[in-house]
Amino acid sequence: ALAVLALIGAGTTTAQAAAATPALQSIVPVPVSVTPSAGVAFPLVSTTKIVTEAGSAPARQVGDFLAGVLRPSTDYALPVSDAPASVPSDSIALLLSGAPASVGAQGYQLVSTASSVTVRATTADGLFAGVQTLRQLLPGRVESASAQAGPWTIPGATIVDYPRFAYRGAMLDVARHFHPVSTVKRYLDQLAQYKINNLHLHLADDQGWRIQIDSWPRLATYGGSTQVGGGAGGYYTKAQYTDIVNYALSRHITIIPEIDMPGHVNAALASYAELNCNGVAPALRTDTAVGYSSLCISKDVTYTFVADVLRELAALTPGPYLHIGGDEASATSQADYLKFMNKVLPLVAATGKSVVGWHDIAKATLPASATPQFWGTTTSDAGVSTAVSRGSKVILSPANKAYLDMKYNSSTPIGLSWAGYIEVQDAYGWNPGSYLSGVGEAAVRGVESPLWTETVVTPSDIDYLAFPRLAAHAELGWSPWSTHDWTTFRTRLGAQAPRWVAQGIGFYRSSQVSWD
Ligand code: TNX
Repeated sequence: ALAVLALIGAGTTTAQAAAATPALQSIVPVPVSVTPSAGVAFPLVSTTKIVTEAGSAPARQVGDFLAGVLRPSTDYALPVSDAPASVPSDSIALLLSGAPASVGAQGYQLVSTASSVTVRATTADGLFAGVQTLRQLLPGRVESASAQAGPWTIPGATIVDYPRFAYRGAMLDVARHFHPVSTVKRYLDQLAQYKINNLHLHLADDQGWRIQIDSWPRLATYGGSTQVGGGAGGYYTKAQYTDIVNYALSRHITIIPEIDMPGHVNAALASYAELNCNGVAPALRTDTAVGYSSLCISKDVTYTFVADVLRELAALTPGPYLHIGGDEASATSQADYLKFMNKVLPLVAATGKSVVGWHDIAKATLPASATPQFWGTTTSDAGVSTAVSRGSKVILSPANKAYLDMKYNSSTPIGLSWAGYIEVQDAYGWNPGSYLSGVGEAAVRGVESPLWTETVVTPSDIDYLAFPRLAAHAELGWSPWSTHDWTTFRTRLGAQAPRWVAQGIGFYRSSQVSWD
């Protein structure tokens, strides 16, 4: 009962908690507060309609998204139209008025009764988050792409919910192995349902350059022509990248493009001889070594190149961030690294975007708008705490907790283990708000789960490493720390299994969880 109380949140009685249906107790990430209405349920039936805030195109898009999820499995028409002045019976309403102030810019209130389900928020982001919760109140088979048997019943409740951290992120390395647009869209769909609102794309590394740059065309056409293991590689044309950006926007996800520099640049050096200090282009590389390549810090053309790339990338990217990498620059001297960052930080500012970089960038003096992304395996970093004291916020991706490319255990068939094995309980068992010394709750922008792809080739590989750990990280980023509880989490996580099966996600069936 204590565990259930923790899940249900403050202000809920034990009797109400006991009456809660399993669906209300199975939401991931767990909401701030769930108050069941005992004995009440909303039947989703063939005549149910979706109504959205009158005159709001963003609200209508969320309604269309919800209909798109529910139609294939229910086989109902679920028409979407403008909401009249009062919520009609037999409807799901998505409204931009009347939400409690506590939900803020990203949260929502969901009230389900016998006659309607009403989601209220102050923004379409909030409505979209509420819709993700609504999906989880229905049986997992609702996620199927083909018609399934009902009944489709949503338990009666009042849910008030909003995120702990504004930023919930995932990273996909499309450089080590190239992942086509369809794979990225599939991942975006998976991220959205756990309220992850940023996808960081690692677009360039030693083994490949994956984005068309018109002023330096060989980066993509030559630098993108292979990958780890020597396969064909690939790159996104500008139109394809824009397609990804727009698909992400429709899932309320911001794309953060990364060009890693001054290290991890062999694909660029191989594409243009003039970028090398000795004027000689190295061969393309398809091995997984790190720390051997560097841009030529002393050449002016290096900064022309960087400015051109950042300008073209910024023009394609509506989100506020450009990620400049900065990690593992072992082939760049410390003095050169600082010189490089002092020149490049203003180049990012000139594009109008804010800098994100792996936390190595905090060796330089950062503007308060810069975000170091911590990827270490310790719990303190002098550069990061200095950056925080100067006003920066931090993204937390500790490699021994948040790296999705680490194996679960010694028999995991793919993945790496340099930061250790990460079982589900390890992935869940840390507090982002007090993890790094000198980096308190208020200095944390959020949590991000990186998936490096040295060993990750197919969508099934992504599924297997991301699920279920991604859901654990999503809860760390969204739910208040007061709800943190491994025992209730593992039960809620186990309840996700039918959803993942219906969606065709081949997840790791950790023995730490009893899967529904
Ligand atoms: C370290 S973490 C890297 C990547 C590798 C990853 C593999 C970081 C910022 N750099 O280049 O892909 O380990 O886990």
